[in-house]
Amino acid sequence: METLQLPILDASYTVDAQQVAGFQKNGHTLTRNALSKEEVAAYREVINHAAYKYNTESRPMEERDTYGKAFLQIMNLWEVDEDVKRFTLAKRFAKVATELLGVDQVRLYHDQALYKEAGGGFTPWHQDQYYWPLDTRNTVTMWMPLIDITEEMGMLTFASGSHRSGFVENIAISDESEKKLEQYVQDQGFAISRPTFMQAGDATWHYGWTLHSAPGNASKATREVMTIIYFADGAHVTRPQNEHQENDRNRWLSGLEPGALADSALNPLL
Ligand SMILES: O=C(O)CCC(=O)C(=O)O
Repeated sequence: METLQLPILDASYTVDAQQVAGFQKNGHTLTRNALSKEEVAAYREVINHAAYKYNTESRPMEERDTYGKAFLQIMNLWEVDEDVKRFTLAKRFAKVATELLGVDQVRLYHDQALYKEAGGGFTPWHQDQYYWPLDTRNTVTMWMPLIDITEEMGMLTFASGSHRSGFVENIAISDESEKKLEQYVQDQGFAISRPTFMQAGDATWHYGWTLHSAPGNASKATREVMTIIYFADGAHVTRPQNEHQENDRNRWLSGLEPGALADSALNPLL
């Protein structure tokens, strides 16, 4: 790959006060054209290249469980690919994250490519922060399709206002989380919200505690999505509440002990 030809993603993207207020109230928002057509086309190429190079899932769909059917999940490509690193560490995205969260600085938690294959299954209701041993609610995921997508390709779907519930259930993404959290969403009467259409380079943003899910991919194309997770600088590592948080502490926080400032080499200030 020719690193020099990649666009540099430093220029600011403007989010106005209304959008910030909407994000903090609903727990999610949509930024149109966060990348231009040219920018997303260039990064689609490098992310696809890295995602398929490092993907380890090769089982046929029918042999996978619900989580395995939902998407190919290829994590922390920025660590192993210099071109993807330019995307994941981009100042433009980090600045939007700080503005939405209303904080001075954010750090990187990790990136992940989430490719829902043609015929891929639904993404069960879950909260991302179930996985994260961090002592802040100021966490946010940017979710960006690299191709134009419609609802039936697996559009991300949010329960508006659900971030204010905090930690709802100590359950990983699974049939059980789908059942219990779907019921919770209904009982609480949260409005369900998802874009009907996203162009490549648009992005949604959601808090770590926002309940979300996605339908299966009924199209013939893979839903190529790249995500980046940020947290507010100053957060500390917490005592893991489940085995996944313990794995995350070791993997994404370089094994920092509970109580330590979450500032490992894998969590650069952006
Ligand atoms: O891409 C999906 O279907 C789910 C994405 C998700 O859960 C996330 O980015 O937090």
